[in-house]
Order: sequence, then C-alpha cells, then structure tokens
Amino acid sequence: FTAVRYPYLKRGSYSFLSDRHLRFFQSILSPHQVLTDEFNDLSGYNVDWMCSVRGSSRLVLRPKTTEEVGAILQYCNAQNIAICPQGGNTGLVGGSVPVFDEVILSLGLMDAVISVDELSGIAIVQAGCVLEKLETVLHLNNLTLPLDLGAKGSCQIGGNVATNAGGIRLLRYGNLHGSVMGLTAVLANGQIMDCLSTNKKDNTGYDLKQLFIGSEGTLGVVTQVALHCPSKPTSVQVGFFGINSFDNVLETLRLSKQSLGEILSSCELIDQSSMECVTSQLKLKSPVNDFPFYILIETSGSNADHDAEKLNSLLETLLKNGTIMDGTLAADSTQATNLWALRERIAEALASEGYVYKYDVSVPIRQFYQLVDVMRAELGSLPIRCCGYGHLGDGNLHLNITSQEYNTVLLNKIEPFVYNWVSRQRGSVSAEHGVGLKKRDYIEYTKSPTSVYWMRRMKKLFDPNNILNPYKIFPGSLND
Ligand code: FAD
Ligand code: 2HG
Ligand code: ZN
Repeated sequence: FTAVRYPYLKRGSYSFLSDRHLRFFQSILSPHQVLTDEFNDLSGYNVDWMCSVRGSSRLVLRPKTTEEVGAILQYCNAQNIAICPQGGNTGLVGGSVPVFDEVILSLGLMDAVISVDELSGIAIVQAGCVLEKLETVLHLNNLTLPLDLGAKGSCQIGGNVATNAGGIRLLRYGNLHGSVMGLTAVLANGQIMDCLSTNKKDNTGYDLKQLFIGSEGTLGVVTQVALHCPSKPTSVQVGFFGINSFDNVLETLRLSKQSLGEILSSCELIDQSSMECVTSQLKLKSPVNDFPFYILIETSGSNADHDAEKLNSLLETLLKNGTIMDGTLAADSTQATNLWALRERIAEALASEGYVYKYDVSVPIRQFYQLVDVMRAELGSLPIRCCGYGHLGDGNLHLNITSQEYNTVLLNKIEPFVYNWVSRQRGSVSAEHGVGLKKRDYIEYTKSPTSVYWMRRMKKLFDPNNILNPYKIFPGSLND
C-alpha cells in the first residue's frame, strides 16, 4: 500500500538486487540467515504491525554477530544497496519496513543476554533481544527494566534504543538517553563504533552513543547495548480511578505526585471512548462504572505495607474530596495485570476495529485532552471513533481515530490540522514513536529548520550514500 498512499515517493538510484549480490551474502552467512522466499519468508518482514505500509524487499539478512553486520554494511555501501534495519517490527510510524526493495537487515538472531551485574545494575545485551526475555533474565538478578511497553513480547532492545522508546515507566526512570550507558553501532561503511561503555559517568568529550538513540536506523545499526537497570521493586501496587472531568484528572495527577512521591511509577489516562473500544473489542471488563475518564496509577517500592498505606490513603482522599467518583486497588498481581490490560491493549483493540490514524504527540499537560475535543468537533461523524489516552504523567497523548478502511478524505481532514495544532502549543509531533515514514513531512512543524538542517548534515556525514533506511525521518529526498 505504500506506493498508493505515498505516490510522491520515488525510488532512489540504488542497485537492484542481483544474483552476484546474493552469492556474496550466501558466502558470508549460513542458509538460514539469508531469506529469499517472497511468500513464505518475506511477507511478514515487508508489512508493519498496523498493516498500513508494505515494502517489496526480496531479501532478508539475519546476522548473528556485530562483525557479520559490519561485513554486510561494508558490501552494501560499496555496491550502493539500500538497507532497512528491522527489530521486532512493532514500530508505529512505518520506519521498520522497506518503502521499495531495500534489503531488510533483521536483528532477530542477535538475541543473547551477554552479562548482567546485580551490583552495578548493568546488563549487556545483543540488540535483537526481545524486551520481555530481557526482563525475565533481569528478574533472576533482582533487577528490572527501566522501560516497559505493550509491545514487550515482540519489540527488541535495539529497536527500543533506535526509537528512544518511552512507555509506561518513563515517569519514574526517565528515557533511554539516561539509561543507556553504552552501545555498539555499525556505521554505513561497515566500521564498528565501539561505545559499549558501562561507566555511569564519562565526560570525555562528545557522547556519540546519544546520536544513535532515536536515530531510527538512519545513522547506524545498533548491535549491542549496555543498559542501566534499577533494582526490582518488591512491592508493586495498582489503582484504577473513574473521573468525571478533565480538571479532576489534572487534580488527581497533582495529588498523586504529591502524596506518592518517589514510589509513583506510572500515571496513565484512558478516556471513555478508548475504554469502550478495549472492553467491547477484546471482551475485557472495567472494574468501575462508566466515566468520561479513567486513571491508572502504579507504585513501585520496597515496602508493601508502606506503599499500600500510601495508595489507600490517596484513594480515600480523592474519593472524599470528590476528585474521583469511583476507584479500586488491585488486591493481587492477577488483578493488577487485568487492570493494566485495559490500558496496554488499547492499541490492539483499535487495530481490530478497522484502519487506525495514529497520533503520538507531546502537549503541555493542561492542554492534554483539548486536542481530542477539537478533533472530534472537526471530524463530526466521519470516523468510527476519535479517542485519546496515554502517558498523562509525561504529557504524551495518544490520539487515535478509526474508520472502516483507509480513507483519504478523512486523512486530509486530520493532517496537517493535528500537527498545526500541536505546533501552536509548542509540543512535539512525535513524543515516543519516532518519525519514520509517516511523519517525515511534519518534522519541521515542531523542530526548527536549523535543527533539521544539522540533522541532515549529520546524516550525510555518517551515511554519505544514504543507504541506511532511506525515505525515513527527513522530508524530501536526501539523494538530490
Ligand atoms: P522496529 O519496529 O523493528 O523498528 C523501529 C525503528 O528502529 C525502525 O526505524 C528500524 O529501522 C529501527 N531499528 C530497529 N532495530 C534497530 C537496530 N538494532 N539498529 C538500528 N535501527 C534499528 N512505543 C513507545 O515508545 N512506547 C509505548 O508505550 C509503545 N507501546 C506500543 C504498544 C504496542 C502494542 C505496539 C505495537 C507498539 C508500541 N510502541 C510503543 C511502538 C514500538 O513498540 C516501539 O517503537 C519499539 O521501540 C520498536 O521496537 P522494535 O524492535 O519493534 O523496532
Ligand atoms: C501505548 O502507549 C503505545 O499504548 C501505543 O504507545 C499508542 O496506539 C497508540 O496510539
Ligand atoms: Zn505510548
């Protein structure tokens, strides 16, 4: 569908894959690392999670080591072959699949946890390690991940680093720019950039690893990551509140921050329409009655009695002063998981409803929900639903609009309207999902032309032939 939806995209003048190229890859990799069967092997790699963009790659390469990645990139650079790095392919902005026939470089076989040190909290991991697997290994070492997201069963730590993924713990542990201590990246010319430091502090000039965090496969391929992981909390409590107005949502956030302090680890918002979607599409049950808004609060700490007492007293206060209308606390981990499903599975529920127009924006906290109201007024009865949810504590709104099928009339009513609105609020057109293909024409709505100019200069420096994930992040063509 990419060609139909983005008719103005033109294939760059890259080499077409030949038998000679294929023979080279087969000479340096084992048969199971070179996939060419378009119907049986390649289709899943060519389509994104949302089924909204599809490439037509004829080759997937699955290296096992940093050196193999190096040899692949060195050859591709010399032969002018375009590459699309791919992790778990859960990206939501069309960045993880090829636009045309770029060779897919899948990190899936590089999934080893190399070392975990409980004392320093540092885990060294290959980029293709699935987040959930890493979390399981960390738990055995009394550690936990500084990030968590609904896609944890498929997304990879390398993909998380490449997108600077946020998620539901960012409120507590900050983003990956702070948690990644080091990484190894392979540059477009095949050179291996070893920044795999495990030092928490290192002020020796420019911190080059930061460039790769959030670079979405355009500056290099991340092959190893050294991650700083916090101690595993021994007490996790979850509360779920029903709220009758957005003013009271803000007051709930304020009081939760004030009274829970250092143990607050998540503060997530669900609106009525998102709740209606997740309960009806996935047959889940809400623990409280019908309200315009719901807030999920999580605490993570080391003393269950102390944490439960704090959350209980918050619930009492909020109910007594009328800030919330109803509320419940999870009595055990099963109940906590069920409450989290109402929040984490909204993306899945929306996807099962039809085509999804997805917007992941940063906005000032007081204006958090305004965009949903404004958009509803603009769209009237055109869509099936227009809903808002997300990481309230971080000012990150997920605005989602659904329709039976892809509809350009509806799309043109949403874009660029939505981005103009975010720009006027001095927010960001992408809070955590990245720019990828879908937002490349809008990056300058919230990033200054000077910043984008220097990003382009950096891209040119690191990847002069533009072989790494072309057509992504930057508007226009980099090949001109
Ligand atoms: P992919 O989707 O495969 O790739 C994403 C981008 O990174 C692409 O541009 C790709 O080229 C590049 N890339 C991947 N691996 C590498 C590598 N090793 N080196 C260089 N470049 C690479 N995102 C959030 O931020 N917060 C959330 O809460 C969240 N929740 C989600 C929930 C669901 C149900 C789904 C489907 C997605 C969610 N996402 C969320 C989006 C997505 O999961 C994240 O962007 C994730 O970090 C992508 O990881 P991945 O391994 O799937 O990468
Ligand atoms: C989430 O927080 C993800 O659930 C997905 O970032 C958001 O579907 C979305 O809009
Ligand atoms: Zn999110």
